[in-house]
Amino acid sequence: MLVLHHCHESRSMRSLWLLNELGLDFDLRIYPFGPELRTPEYLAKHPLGRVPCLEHDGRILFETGAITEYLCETFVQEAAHLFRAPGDPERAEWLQWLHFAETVAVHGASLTQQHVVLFEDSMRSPVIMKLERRRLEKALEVLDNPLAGREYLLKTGFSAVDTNVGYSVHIARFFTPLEAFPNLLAYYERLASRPAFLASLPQSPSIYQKPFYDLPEQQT
Ligand SMILES: N[C@@H](CCC(=O)N[C@@H](CS)C(=O)NCC(=O)O)C(=O)O
Repeated sequence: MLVLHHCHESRSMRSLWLLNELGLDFDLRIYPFGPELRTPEYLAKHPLGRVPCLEHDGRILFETGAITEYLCETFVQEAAHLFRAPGDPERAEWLQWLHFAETVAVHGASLTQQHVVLFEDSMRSPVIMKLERRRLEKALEVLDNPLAGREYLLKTGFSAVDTNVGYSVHIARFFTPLEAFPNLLAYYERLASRPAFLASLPQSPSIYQKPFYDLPEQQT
């Protein structure tokens, strides 16, 4: 039995998208951000009260990168096209992009905190907003280059790393226009048309209530 603990458009969207790509049966438990993630029952599953958290046959696992590897290694048949196992010529690249997804996501998370979670202007720091947007853009440049002439990050096609990186790009586009990165924009549009991606989007409004969060006026 598989159970995924999830908040809409959070990093657990990666695991949800991957489970949808795998075509597995699973139970989805959806939480709003807030106290429901801090109950003793949930903290016993994830010690920081964060998502994602995956339960499988009595085992509890957190961290999206680990969940991605675990699902690919456990559901070998379903993941045949999504995994690059040790020994595969694309193994090193697969691992690199899987974990680079977090390098991108930390800037998206920081910008989410500044623009969305800290709702009073007095709580926000224009300096951090500007710095984090620049750092996000530098990380997106790193993705744009290898995507020239490629549909997905790996030459042989779509893999589980695209669900991890794709989520980070999905969040990045709330804070920087992807038009500056033409290969990345085409990649995101390709990913966003996949049925498994669409099935991992919220049915109800998420924490992102605007399509774009620009820098405060005086900082642009
Ligand atoms: N590196 C972790 C990050 C997990 C994480 O920080 N999740 C955030 C959502 S994106 C969360 O659960 N935040 C809720 C909270 O801190 O209350 C992963 O990739 O799984």
